[in-house]
Amino acid sequence: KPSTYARVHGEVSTAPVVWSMVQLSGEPFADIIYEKSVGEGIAKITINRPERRNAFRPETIIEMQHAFSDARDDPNIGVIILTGQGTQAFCSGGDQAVRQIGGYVGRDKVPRLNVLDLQIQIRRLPKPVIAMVAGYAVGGGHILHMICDLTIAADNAVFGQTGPKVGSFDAGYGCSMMARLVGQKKAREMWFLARFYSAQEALRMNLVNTVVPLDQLERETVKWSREILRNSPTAIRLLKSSLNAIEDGHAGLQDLAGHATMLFYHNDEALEGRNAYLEGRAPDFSKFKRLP
Ligand code: S0N
Repeated sequence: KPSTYARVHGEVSTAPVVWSMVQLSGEPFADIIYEKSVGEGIAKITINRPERRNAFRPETIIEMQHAFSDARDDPNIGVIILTGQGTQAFCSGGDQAVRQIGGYVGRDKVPRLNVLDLQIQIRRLPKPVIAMVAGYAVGGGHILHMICDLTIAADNAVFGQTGPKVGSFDAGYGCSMMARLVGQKKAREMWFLARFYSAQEALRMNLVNTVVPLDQLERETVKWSREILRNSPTAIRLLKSSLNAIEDGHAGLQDLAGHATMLFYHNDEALEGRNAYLEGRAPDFSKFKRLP
């Protein structure tokens, strides 16, 4: 007889997802593919520049910001997968062909480092973001996977920083996040030597959550997504924010506090204050218990 736990929670489905392409208002996406699963709460954002090993240019980042913003606002979406097109690269970082004095230059000729804004957007997004990594996750692409909440790596994945080889560095999350994940000595090794590491090495270094055969990558990532989707979205929202708050100082507390306010706004005590104001009377908070 199956245990009660097994009966209640059962196996997570590994059936393939049916993806539906999403197009938002404005120009069609050129550098990414944005999809949502049919009948499930998974969104997938794919950097679609395989001929450049999925390097990002300013326009790529702007498109990713639109897609992440849509996934954040969509109440049916509970997990977002970030990946790269093809099997050769998750992302090879900033497109060095458009890097000029002052940053990466897009069609508007303005130099930008807008990947930094995207990093913060992923960090603060109140839903888990999973990096699904096949091939190279290097340079700014390595930092993007580190920012994600979880990383599922294919056995052909390769991780590393290249900045000191190409005259760049990310001294923000690129350093602080890495030191938290792999420790100070290893982080210094990764940055100073700019070596590449295999998926298995990355697993041993706590850089990724699991390594699977390349042909199982999406299946496993979807399985993890479905497992998350069975759990309480509010618990997960608060947990992500709280795990961030440990490290994010005022910004982390502000985010966590925002979730507390959101929860309070579901409460009769909060409504009593609003109702009293609108009815022109003194609020009566006496019925609300002062719990220990
Ligand atoms: C990924 C690598 C190791 C793959 O090697 P492989 O498989 O031998 O392929 P290649 O033949 O080298 O590449 C295939 C084609 O793709 C182009 N390409 C690859 N990566 C890039 C890239 N990043 N930019 C532009 N083009 C790229 C190749 O040129 C080739 O094209 P064709 O076929 O036309 O010859 C290997 O490709 C590699 O090492 N790539 C470069 C990795 C790299 O150095 N990335 C940049 C690192 N820096 C950042 O990402 C900075 C991030 C950032 O924005 C930032 C953030 C905070 C603060 C500062 C910065 C900052 O930029 O300064």
